[in-house]
Amino acid sequence: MAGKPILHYFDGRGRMEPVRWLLAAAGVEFEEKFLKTRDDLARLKKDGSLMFEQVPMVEIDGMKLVQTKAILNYIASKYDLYGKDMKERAIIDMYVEGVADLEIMVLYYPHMPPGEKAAALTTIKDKARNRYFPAYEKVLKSHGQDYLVGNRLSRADIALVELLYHVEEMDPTIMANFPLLKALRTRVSNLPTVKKFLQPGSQRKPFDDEKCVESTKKIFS
Ligand SMILES: N[C@@H](CCC(=O)N[C@@H](CS)C(=O)NCC(=O)O)C(=O)O
Repeated sequence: MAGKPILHYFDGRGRMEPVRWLLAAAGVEFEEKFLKTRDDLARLKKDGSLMFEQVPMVEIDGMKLVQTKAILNYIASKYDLYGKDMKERAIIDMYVEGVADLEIMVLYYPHMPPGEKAAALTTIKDKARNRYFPAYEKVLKSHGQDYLVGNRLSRADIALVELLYHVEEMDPTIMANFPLLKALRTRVSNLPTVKKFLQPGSQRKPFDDEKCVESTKKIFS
């Protein structure tokens, strides 16, 4: 039997957090090796583990996968969270990419220079409230089903619910006018695997705080 996937990244959300969410929702246990210093990153580069000299890197099924999207695509395919046919997969990709466009701004926000944060926060809230959340609310309203695609849990639901939690941390009122998104979040949060991941002490990472931001500087700059 293959061992647990091993995630190589720093001890914070960053680009790895969607991978943690997807594995956890799929009920897959994983290990993490946290980079702490530039030397840790240099070691991985030197031994050829990082194709583009970047993390996230995930050891899974005998591969050393880099590129976040490739990692997520593999996990979603393997654990049947990627639709039933090509058309569903295309729709899932479209929804996931929409989430990713906002999520990358959210995940990068704590790492921004202080002088740029206020404007970034305004943009994030505006895009959430007026572009992305209404789009997904409309999808759920259009078909009246429990999940975004095919009335079945997919990676799109998991990615969206992760985003909802993250944006709400930045603005607790942001979900006020999106009842169907709230219902989706409740439904997904109550799945036993996700419920477990949402408990304190899980491998879910908190908002990247000052300490985390400082530690990333020691690794990447
Ligand atoms: N397209 C890549 C980008 C990866 C990336 O930018 N990783 C950063 C850390 S979040 C990194 O390793 N930076 C070091 C470098 O580029 O030298 C992905 O999505 O995985």
